[in-house]
Amino acid sequence: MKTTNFAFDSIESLQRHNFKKYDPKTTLIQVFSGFIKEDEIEQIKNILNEKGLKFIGTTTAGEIYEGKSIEKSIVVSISEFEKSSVKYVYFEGSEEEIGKNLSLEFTPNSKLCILFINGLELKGENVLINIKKDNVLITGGAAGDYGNIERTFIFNENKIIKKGLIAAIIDSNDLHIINDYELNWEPFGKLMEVTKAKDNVLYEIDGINAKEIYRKYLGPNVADALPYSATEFPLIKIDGEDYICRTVANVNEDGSLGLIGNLYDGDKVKFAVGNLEMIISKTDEDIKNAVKFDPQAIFIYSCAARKSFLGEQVSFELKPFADMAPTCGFFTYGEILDKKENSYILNNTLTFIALSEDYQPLKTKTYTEKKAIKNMLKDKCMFIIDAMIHLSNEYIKELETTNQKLLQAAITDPLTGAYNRRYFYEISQKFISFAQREFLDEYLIMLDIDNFKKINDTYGHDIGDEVIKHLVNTVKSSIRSSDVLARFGGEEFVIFLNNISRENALKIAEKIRKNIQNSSVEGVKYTISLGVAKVTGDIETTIKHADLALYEAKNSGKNRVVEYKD
Ligand code: GH3
Ligand code: MG
Ligand code: MG
Repeated sequence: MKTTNFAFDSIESLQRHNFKKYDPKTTLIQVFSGFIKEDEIEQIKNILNEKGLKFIGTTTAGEIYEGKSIEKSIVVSISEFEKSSVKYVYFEGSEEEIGKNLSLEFTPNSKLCILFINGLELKGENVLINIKKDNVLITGGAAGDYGNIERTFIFNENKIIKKGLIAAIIDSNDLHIINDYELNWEPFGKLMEVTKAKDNVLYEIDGINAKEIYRKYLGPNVADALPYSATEFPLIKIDGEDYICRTVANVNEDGSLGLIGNLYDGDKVKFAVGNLEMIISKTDEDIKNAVKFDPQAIFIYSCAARKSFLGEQVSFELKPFADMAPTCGFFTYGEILDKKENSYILNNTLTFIALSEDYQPLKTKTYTEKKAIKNMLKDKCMFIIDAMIHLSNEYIKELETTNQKLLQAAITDPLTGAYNRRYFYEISQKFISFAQREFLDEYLIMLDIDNFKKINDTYGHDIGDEVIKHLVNTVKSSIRSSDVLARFGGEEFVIFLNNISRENALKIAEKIRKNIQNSSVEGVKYTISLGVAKVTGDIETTIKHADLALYEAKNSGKNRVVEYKD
């Protein structure tokens, strides 16, 4: 494939340019327009139509041309394929309709779909959720209007679309694609949970009103400067390895926040902070690691908020791409992250695809001028911010470790490390409810060391303690990880056996008894007695049953397993 990019600084210069003839079936043409008024788009569309070009077009919040961020221009990117075919489509209507309609256009050979959308008129993520895509990689973004947030347009040679999507679908067996994204805003502070959200409106985090949670943790200056301050301090949804950034488009009267993209109840989020140093140097490094073959073209769909945050430095992160291949793209109002099942709308992120129809391992590793980046980093503010983030993250880490330890201490017995009685009651109630819903059988074993007073009297209390610890270790190695062992009293223990048959419960009890009988600790041999009872709906009754069985085991000679019978 061969990609040629053109940039025109006026509609007249576009008019004057003579394009050669292209076969629309094998040519991908993207038009990124910094002229955003409807009548300007009308002219551009007509000019390109007269010149015989078939394309997908979008208005922007800035254009990307050969690794530079440029403004108020028209970028025309033309990729001629040798081993791939191109289909152009557009749809208007509801999120669900247009998502489904696009899916119907994919063939088993479809590899790539570049998609532009009117994000101000449609909930972009709801469109993406309705796309069934199998093996098609979705990329692209939402049209922009230079930060006016009034009207965006997507268009082709025949039509301006005000509410819908436009796409180019590329079918191929030979197209190699790298798709990746760079965020590098840094999450900090504690992990929080979304407790109330509906589509792209965020109402509550950790049970606190969305605007108020900004006030609580980041202070009144940041909260009162929303939505603008969300560029510096967006929310990041932590989804496994993926960081999905959410910026704020508007603040509602009730303090809820309108987002670009969705959040859902239960999502885990952190505040993040933009740090120029991190963003630019990390992006630079990541790009070099991500691009594994010599690309023949690179398309970048980067965020308008990223551009406004990075300012002139935005070109630092675009240049490494242009060193590798013809590079163009635009600044969007939401860029697309492709995931296996669905795609999502990102914010603040740079997404890119690198394409080649002819796989060649990467030879040309080029390096941006690190020096220039370094100078920028001398900025005092950056220095301070970096330290503050570090401090806050370390502090949170320490708190989390302490909390974890406290929690552990609250539920375990210090001598043996087994769970304590309180935790046993808490967890068994949960197990019982679960088992009732799923119709599973559960059993309880209650066990007690035989003649333990004598062990204490003969060998001393310390050896007595060793025996108790030995008992716990032996039981632990005889039960499954889903079973719960708890110290009920002095040398009396309970074992809650989940999802188990009567036969297996009795087998486990007998196995524990034998294992104890056959071992010794510091030369001391001991035995245990066990009572086994089926778990009824209520834990107190079950304990009574197991205790009766244990009592019978003691009375009938000890060192044995007795099952409770009605
Ligand atoms: P039985 O076979 O009937 O159970 O007789 P036993 O001697 O084991 O009687 P019992 O269960 O009533 O004895 C419990 C003893 O366990 C009494 C108490 O001093 C001792 N004990 C309780 N907790 C600990 C502990 O943490 N360490 C030690 N070494 N002994 C403990
Ligand atoms: Mg005892
Ligand atoms: Mg006892």
